[in-house]
Amino acid sequence: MDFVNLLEYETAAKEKLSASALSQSVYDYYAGGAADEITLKDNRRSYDRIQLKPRVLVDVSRRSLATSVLDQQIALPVLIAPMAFQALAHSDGELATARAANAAGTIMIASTLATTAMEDIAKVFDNDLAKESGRGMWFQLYAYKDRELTRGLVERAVAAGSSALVLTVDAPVQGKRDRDMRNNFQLPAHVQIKNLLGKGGSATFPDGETGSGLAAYINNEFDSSFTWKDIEWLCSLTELPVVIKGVMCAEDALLAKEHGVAAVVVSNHGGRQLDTAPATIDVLTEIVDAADDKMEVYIDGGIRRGTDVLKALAYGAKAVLLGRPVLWGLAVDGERGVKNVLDILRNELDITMGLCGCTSIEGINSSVLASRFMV
Ligand code: FNR
Ligand code: LAC
Repeated sequence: MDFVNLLEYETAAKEKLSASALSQSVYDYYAGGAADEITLKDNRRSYDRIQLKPRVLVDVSRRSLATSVLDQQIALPVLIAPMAFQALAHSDGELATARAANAAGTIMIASTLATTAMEDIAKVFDNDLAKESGRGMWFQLYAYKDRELTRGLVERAVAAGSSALVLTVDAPVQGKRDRDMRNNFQLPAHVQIKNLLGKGGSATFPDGETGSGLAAYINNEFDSSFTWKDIEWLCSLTELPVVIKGVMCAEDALLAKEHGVAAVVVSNHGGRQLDTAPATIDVLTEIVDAADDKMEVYIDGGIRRGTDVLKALAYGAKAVLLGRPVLWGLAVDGERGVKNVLDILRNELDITMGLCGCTSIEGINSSVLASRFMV
């Protein structure tokens, strides 16, 4: 029998990846967070603490999970978070994830650090249904020190048909990840950062480093001097809506709004950057208030159950991004595993809506929260 929840996928993936020291280091890279992993754990704990309010005798015989992000129709309010190096989980890598996202009627955010070129991922969404819905791949950008390289990535994303640009802003330096340091985390020779291959950038980690090869890569390549002023430059490069991923306070949400950003993702990078940063759900309200309906607000970090999705929407998120469970599905069973992960979450959200008296995503608000949690 297939797994019945997302936690079982993690257990199975962990078992599978424990087969060798090399794959164990992949598991640690995927599962781990920064330093003591306090934020990583808090992302989950905070959802567990919030209580929902069951409602009875409401006609919930017809429920719809469909919604939109940036005017793109999606079948459920769950997008796939950008995650690097998916070929480490399965030989089909990002293509399997993209196919599963497309089959589920949602969007995959493809990482700059993907092990498949963005053009190949985008092709998966080149079909009538996705086009009619206006949805496609979104490209996640890391700003490189080499400005022309960064510009080139944006231009390629536009040409490939990306339907939004997601700039990740919470990694000017790499968080301290003890597991990766201990494991000397490296990419095997056949796994490369395909978006960078032959484009003048570095498609592999630097040679001869001990500790985390990824930390060395990021610290060599990413532009830690990038500021709000450069957001104006970025917006001038493209008509695509720009989304900023990694906003964790009202002050930065207000700046994002001033700079014409279309949406923000409330994210602490899955607890992988600044340890002891708050859980994302605990700062969502202040950011939704700051956005003041001028920007869409999404959230990620610790979403593992349909109840988590409903809680995030109740606090004002337009949609959520799903991270690690996608990698667990991919590691266990490729495209089928990712599709099943999305189907499980969809089914759990559907049940939760029925039990909270909700029939549409747009109808979800803080009244579904037990009274002491209402905002
Ligand atoms: C990430 N994340 C990430 N974010 C990003 O903007 N670009 C990237 O390349 C990556 N790479 C990446 C790799 C791995 C292995 C993980 C686990 C995460 C962060 C990701 O988009 C998201 O913010 C978190 O994973 C969400 O938290 P959960 O759902 O994993 O708890
Ligand atoms: C990570 C980087 C690649 O979290 O975003 O591993």
